[in-house]
Amino acid sequence: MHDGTIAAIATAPGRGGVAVVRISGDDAFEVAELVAGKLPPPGHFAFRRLDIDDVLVLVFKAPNSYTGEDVVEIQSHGGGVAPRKILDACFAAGARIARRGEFTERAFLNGKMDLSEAESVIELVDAKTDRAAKDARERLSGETRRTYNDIYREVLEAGADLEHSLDVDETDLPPDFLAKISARLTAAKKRIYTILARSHEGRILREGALVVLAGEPNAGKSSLMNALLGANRVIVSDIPGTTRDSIEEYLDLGGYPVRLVDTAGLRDTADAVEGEGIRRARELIDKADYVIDLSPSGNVHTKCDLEREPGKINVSAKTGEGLDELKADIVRAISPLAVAEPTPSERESSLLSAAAKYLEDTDKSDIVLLAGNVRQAGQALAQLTGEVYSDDLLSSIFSRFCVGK
Ligand SMILES: Nc1nc2c(ncn2[C@@H]2O[C@H](COP(=O)(O)OP(=O)(O)OP(=O)(O)O)[C@@H](O)[C@H]2O)c(=O)[nH]1
Ligand SMILES: [Mg+2]
Repeated sequence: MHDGTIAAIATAPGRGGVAVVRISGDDAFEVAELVAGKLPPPGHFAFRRLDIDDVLVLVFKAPNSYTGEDVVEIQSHGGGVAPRKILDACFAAGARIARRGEFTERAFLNGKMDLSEAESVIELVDAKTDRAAKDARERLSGETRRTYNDIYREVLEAGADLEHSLDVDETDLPPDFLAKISARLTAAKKRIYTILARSHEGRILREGALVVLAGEPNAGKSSLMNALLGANRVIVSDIPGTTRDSIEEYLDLGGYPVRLVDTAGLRDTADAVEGEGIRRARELIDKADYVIDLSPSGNVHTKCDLEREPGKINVSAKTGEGLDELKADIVRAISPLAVAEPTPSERESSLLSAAAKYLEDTDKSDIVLLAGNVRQAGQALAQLTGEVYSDDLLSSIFSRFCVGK
């Protein structure tokens, strides 16, 4: 099977109520028994009083475990010491340290999950807000896999029909043979484009919507940043040109992850450093999903405690007035970009794009050419479903995991 019995601390490092050491592999039971004494039967747990700590031991018999192998989890108190000592005991008993993502890799290799599910495990671990977690969870349920498999099968079957037609005399083919194949391929291509259209939404849930504060020096950008964060994060002063670097903070707005960025005030300047800050500010404004534009022609007017401006969202960093209205406006703008449906990961998007590209000219009347393209599309889709995978691909996916997952 896979090389050896592996162990790692599966919980986040640092202080915490509980820590879990996970052991997986052919010798998991032997290793765990050396560490924690007699094991409870599979599917059960037992308390054990060790020298190190009082622990809870959980036993999972292959294939009914996360990895599909024999697995034992030893729960101890959190913090650095107890789990570390238990892990050392596992090593002394013959286990080796797990590589990043190796538990999930084994789960994949043992058929417990497909690649897109494995990827969504990473996203679930990384998910910053409830919505992002929900998106990753839906993927984990296999909904996306079913869709990918459907499309893959459709293309594969059309490809098989085409290959077959190459072997028979053309006059023996039904007259509408190509038209029918072409219709099937077009349908598959449409489904791919529908999924691809969602990748933007996926980006927002994974990385956060980019919301940029922009305007002239002294407009009140940094003050508004602090007010929105409810924290004194960036320097504010009455000297124009205070902010030079762009400063990013994470914010949860109505369940949507938001990257809020304060920027240098826009003006002509001879100062090289300030100039670079302004160049970066412009770049961010171009990429933004929402710009809090405090310039005279902008959408938001701040310092409304001093003076109001009709027709704009009036806010004040000083009194807090209008902040809820501004937040609601941002959510209104980004929520249509981020509907909570399963969305393709970057790897999936690029494979889908490749497949769609090969299916571009499905109305070609040249069967040989068409068959070749469909074969290529099938290969891209096979990688998508995990039907075909390379070691490089596996290590690129699983190395993004933390050790212990
Ligand atoms: N009364 C009032 N004063 C404000 C408000 N927001 C900012 N100010 C003042 O306006 C001045 C500039 O504020 P900043 O937040 O530093 O402005 P900025 O747009 O970040 O400026 P640069 O970083 O130089 O581009 C400071 O003196 C703030 O105290 C507000 O809502 N009400
Ligand atoms: Mg500033």
